[in-house]
Amino acid sequence: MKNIITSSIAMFVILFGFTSCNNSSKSGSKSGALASNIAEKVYVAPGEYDSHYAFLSGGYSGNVTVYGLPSGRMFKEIPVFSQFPTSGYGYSEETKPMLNTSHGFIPWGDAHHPDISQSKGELDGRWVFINENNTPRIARISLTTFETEEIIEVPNSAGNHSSSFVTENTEYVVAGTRFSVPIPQRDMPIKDYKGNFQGALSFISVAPETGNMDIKFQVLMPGFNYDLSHPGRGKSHGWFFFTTYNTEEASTLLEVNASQNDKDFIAAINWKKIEEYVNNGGGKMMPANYAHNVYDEHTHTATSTMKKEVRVVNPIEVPGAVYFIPTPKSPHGCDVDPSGEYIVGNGKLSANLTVHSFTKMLDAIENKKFAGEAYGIPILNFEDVLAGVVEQPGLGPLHTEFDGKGNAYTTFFISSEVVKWKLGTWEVIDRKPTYYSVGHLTIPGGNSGKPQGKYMFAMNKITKDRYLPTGPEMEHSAQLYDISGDKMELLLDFPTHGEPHYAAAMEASIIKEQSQKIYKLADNKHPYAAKSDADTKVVREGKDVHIYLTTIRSHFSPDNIEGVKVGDKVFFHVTNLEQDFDVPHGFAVIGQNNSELLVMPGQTKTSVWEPKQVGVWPFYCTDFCSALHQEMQGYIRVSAADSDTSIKWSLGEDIE
Ligand code: RUQ
Ligand code: CUA
Repeated sequence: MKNIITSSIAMFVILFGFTSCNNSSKSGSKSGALASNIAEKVYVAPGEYDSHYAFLSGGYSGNVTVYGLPSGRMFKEIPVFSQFPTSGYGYSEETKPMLNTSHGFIPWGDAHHPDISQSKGELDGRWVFINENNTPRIARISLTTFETEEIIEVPNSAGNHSSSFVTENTEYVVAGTRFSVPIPQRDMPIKDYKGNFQGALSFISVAPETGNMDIKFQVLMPGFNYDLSHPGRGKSHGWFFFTTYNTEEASTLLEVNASQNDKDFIAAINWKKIEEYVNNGGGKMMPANYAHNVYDEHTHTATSTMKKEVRVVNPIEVPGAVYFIPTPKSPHGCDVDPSGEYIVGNGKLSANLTVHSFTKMLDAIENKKFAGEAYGIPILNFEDVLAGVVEQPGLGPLHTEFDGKGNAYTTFFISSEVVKWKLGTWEVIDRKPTYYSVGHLTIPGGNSGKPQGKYMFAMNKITKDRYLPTGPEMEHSAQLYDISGDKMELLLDFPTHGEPHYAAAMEASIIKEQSQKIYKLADNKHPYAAKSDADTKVVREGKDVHIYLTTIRSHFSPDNIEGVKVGDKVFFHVTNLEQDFDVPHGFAVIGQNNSELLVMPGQTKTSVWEPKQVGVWPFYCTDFCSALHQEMQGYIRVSAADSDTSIKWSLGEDIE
């Protein structure tokens, strides 16, 4: 046993230990990249627009960043799972409920795989979904406001990694657990993992008009690790595919113990069949506790509701719904080509890349050609389902995308390259180095039936010497390639933020046209909104003081406030009266221990301030909004707790 462990560790050192020095020479990396015809391909002249949007996950930043292609310019960071003082997200009273969970308020997240909503297998540009890996959640971001509108926690899940991918009409956004756990959670010895832990695969329905999410059912699978997933499409619409690893069901030293089996599985789930079963009353409701947080664009306020049960399905009670396809070896990415025929298992530890055939899978199922079963779930024969093998394409395959022209592009972490190969003939057509240690890659529309295959960008895990050094920590680097020709052409390096795990990208037109410019003040239903200067006031309710404050270039109303006392809780409800595009005002007050607010035109946001010291304290606008921005300030007088200063406020005159 000792020997197996030692030799396995040695193998890992060989496979993974060299990654950081691989390709670390820059020689050749710039050859061609500086040619002027290449520069023109990424040059977006001042005042012109990029042709594509890209939404990159931020990994441990918890957020999503928006980039333009081909320029690689970052346009916005959208706060999702992490507090964001730049806008006040997660700090303002209105947005704090977005970060509520069954574990309480969680100020951060690990955001992995964004996916754009689809209609009939094409990107429709309505929403981006993204998973939170650590405290399992799925978020929905509106692509009209570019704001997070909804977050649903996923119970029974742990390490929500094989997520969040949508079916071809956005019927479901799907979330699979990476770690198997006791379901329901309970106190038990870790060594009893095998046979007792389970993995929940969650199918979250998406309401067609509003996008609202609801967990329709969870399939409780054997206790493997479910790493990544993708929907079937076209002919395989109605199925979902998940890679598994640790089919050994080890609970310790997984780098060795979860690498014993020559093949793990891709789990093929016929969700249409399970949906039908559930619609006929199948499955059972199980007690649960999970947060559902929804932001209302009219009240500008989020609410958090705790949900108390979830429907779970035992897969062996739905015959014909779940199968295992043997796949070498500890596969990571699970990618389905635009036709829906080919399912690529990116076996991290395999010398070859395995591609399964959906048609052959159905055939094997129909003829009941099974190699055995695992926990009652039929295992198909590897050979029966095999479409083809890309022989020795590189080392450490992670993810594959498609260009819609019959080609696939796979990232190889260890050999630091993207390899282009042909579906059907399995021949390698081209390979290009990446700098360095590539994880994910994205082709706009690459996870849909209609890829928009002009660009591909690789997201690299290691940056090293690609940019001017910034101390020990460097931002990760992405690389943009032109894939319109036979050979990939490296166009551009650009830095990213956090650790991008996957990105969703699409042509700009739909999103650009629908992008919202302001919030209509007339539609503002915030209970503490002041929609004109006449509505402004200061109201004391016991120790709570509510200040109905407005902003317009270039003053606050009111700007002199008295009667607040030490020990009060002061609610600054700030309404921005502006109705012009891109005229936010900010709000900051001394000693504010949450964050400033950035309030968009027509919006109301609230910051709570608990003054600790007697004095006359200034507040001001944080966003340079006009030539008189520096004049946009006010004073709030804080009296002793036992004083009898009464509440008064004014603008443009002295408080008497
Ligand atoms: S996954 S490197 Cu990053 Cu979430 Cu494949
Ligand atoms: Cu308002 Cu600066």
